[in-house]
Amino acid sequence: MSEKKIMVSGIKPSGKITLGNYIGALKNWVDNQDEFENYYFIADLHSVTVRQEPAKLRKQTLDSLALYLACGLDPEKNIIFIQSHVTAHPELSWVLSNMTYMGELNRMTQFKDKSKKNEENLNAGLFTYPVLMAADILLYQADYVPVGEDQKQHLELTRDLASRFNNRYSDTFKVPEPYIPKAGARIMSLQEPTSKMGKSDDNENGVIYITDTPEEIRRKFKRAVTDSVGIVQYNDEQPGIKNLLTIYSVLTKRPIEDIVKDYEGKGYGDFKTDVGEVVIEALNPIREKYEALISDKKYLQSIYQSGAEKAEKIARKTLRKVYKKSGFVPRF
Ligand code: ATP
Ligand code: LTN
Repeated sequence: MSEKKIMVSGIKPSGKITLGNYIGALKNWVDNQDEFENYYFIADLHSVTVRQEPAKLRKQTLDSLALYLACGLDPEKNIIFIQSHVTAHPELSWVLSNMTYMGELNRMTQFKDKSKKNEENLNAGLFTYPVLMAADILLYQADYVPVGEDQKQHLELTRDLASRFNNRYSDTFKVPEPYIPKAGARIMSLQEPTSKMGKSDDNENGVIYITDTPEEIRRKFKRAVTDSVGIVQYNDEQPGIKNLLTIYSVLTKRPIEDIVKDYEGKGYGDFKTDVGEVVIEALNPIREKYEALISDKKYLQSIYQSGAEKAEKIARKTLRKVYKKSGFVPRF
């Protein structure tokens, strides 16, 4: 048995992967891949809470897989799979949904935000989404869940559900902890620096996608919304500049104070251009690897097939216990 602590996380293929996803989640998966036993999946079942075009969803799912690999996730060190290939996820979700209170789900800020944006499609999946997320995590007995700040509330629910099940029946699930980066846990839109950079945002100029070309990145940073203060400094009154400093610092591993010093007496123009260049330098090699990988469908298939096979074994083991404790008669 492996002594390593277990990490589990996923990203929805509901659009192209963003710089926010990279800094808040993916980069930390890659940075920690040697230290933990890792399960990383593409959360396609979560994507359909918002209406998707089937052909686009299929493409975005493979794109996400190629991007996981291009960012440096090593299939030898991580179990990488597509969520819908492991049917234990929705099965456990059903059991857990019978232990989740409507009030708990009603409090979820992501549900409140998303329902405002999807008034014409307020479906039950959008409401129960955090229960499926809990199942994703608990099936693998995760110790840590590397996510951005916006997922903290879902993690709290996951912990509550794990303890509730353990108390009602007997010890079954490990109670997981969020693993949220100290810096960059909430990258903001370049156009609206008071709201999160999200892959489903309407204003694409505020969102950097990992596959953006250098020209696109340059253009978006040039247009990034700042303020009228005119001094590069890190504070809440200047959310645009604060966000750019965070991006610069996380990608170069330089402390914010040092960067601020470099721009003393200089205007925003130079600073915005330089942040753009830092981002290009970080993302360019990833885009190049992605382009090579995405044309190799056979290779991608071999990764997700073997990933699903390995994930399934672990997930089934947990689900079997849950069904047994719930009182379902085992088939074998
Ligand atoms: P959508 O806009 O469709 O909701 P999203 O990009 O916000 O998409 P996910 O695919 O669910 O959401 O996010 C995957 C991971 O990326 C999660 O761990 C989430 O916390 C993290 N993440 C998403 N956006 C940001 C951001 N702006 N800053 C930091 N982390 C983020
Ligand atoms: N809910 C997450 C995506 C997600 C996830 C997970 C993250 C689905 N299942 C399990 C970590 C662990 C989101 O909206 N960002």
